[in-house]
Amino acid sequence: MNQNEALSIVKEHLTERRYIHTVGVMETAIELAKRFGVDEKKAELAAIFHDYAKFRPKEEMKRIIIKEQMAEDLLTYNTELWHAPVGAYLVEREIGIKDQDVLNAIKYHTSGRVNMTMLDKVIYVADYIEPGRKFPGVDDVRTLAKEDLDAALIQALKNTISFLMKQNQAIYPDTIKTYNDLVLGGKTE
Ligand code: DGI
Ligand code: FE
Ligand code: FE
Repeated sequence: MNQNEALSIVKEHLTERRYIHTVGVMETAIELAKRFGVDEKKAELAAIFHDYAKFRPKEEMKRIIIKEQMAEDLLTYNTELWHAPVGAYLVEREIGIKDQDVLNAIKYHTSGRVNMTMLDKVIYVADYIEPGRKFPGVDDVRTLAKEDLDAALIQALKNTISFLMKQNQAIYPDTIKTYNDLVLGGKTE
């Protein structure tokens, strides 16, 4: 599957706005992959499909999480978390992507995970800093991403955690674990 084929598949599943975001994530992920020595093709593929399940009905996502025995605590926390693991599951089944590295980068692109791979980090950061993003503090993360992928990732996680806390929202435990793991230099498990 080449880039255009992949993009035309994913376009059918997204709104125009989300498709533009996806192209931004793809371009940013390729750039980060080059900069940090990550497989560019894997970064491209994971980026193109990272939000594949974003617009699936919540009930369908919930059903898949239960049936496939995905992390149970997902259902307790923000429904925004669901499209990442469900997306990984669906792109394997519906698109036939088998590459576990790519599937994991999709699966963990919202929550993060302990021991993130370089590919996971590239996708997480690209999703956060793509040119269409306007979060407060995004420019700091863009600057950090020019030199230090971990520093960019930590800053993106901090911003997301603070944002959720300001809104009195719960924080998914894996997001906190990811943050701790990075701050402690991978010594949490
Ligand atoms: O799908 P996108 O909008 O491109 O971005 P995303 O997959 O990073 O996730 C969407 C949102 O999910 C993110 O901006 C904040 C929200 N969210 C809700 N609860 C949590 C959470 N994000 C993390 N990392 N952890 C949470 O507990
Ligand atoms: Fe997403
Ligand atoms: Fe996204």
